[in-house]
Amino acid sequence: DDTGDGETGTVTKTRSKTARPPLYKVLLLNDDFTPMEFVVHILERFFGLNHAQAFEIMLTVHKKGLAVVGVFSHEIAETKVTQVMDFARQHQHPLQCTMEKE
Ligand code: TYC
Repeated sequence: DDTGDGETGTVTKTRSKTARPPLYKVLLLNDDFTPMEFVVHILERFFGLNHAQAFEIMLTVHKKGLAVVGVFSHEIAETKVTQVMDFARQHQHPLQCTMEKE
């Protein structure tokens, strides 16, 4: 299944398996200053969680230091991180949000 283009000698390998795009975990980090209600609001607003789910994840971050709040394509994960960081900065909270390849 190696094909030449009959022109430039370029050889292209065809693949039988479909590659899935890599996924990225969006992580929320604990700090001592950001109010709990503000974190809950962020989780509801930007991650579509209901109040109970948002409160639960906020408490996990508070107790364990960090938690995965969602898994997304690179572009969507980057957008979420930017939205959270911008909103936290606007409200002068030191909340940190980051992403890592799954
Ligand atoms: N630790 C913060 C407090 O006690 C609450 C908090 C939770 C902050 C989650 C950040 O990502 C966070 N007010």
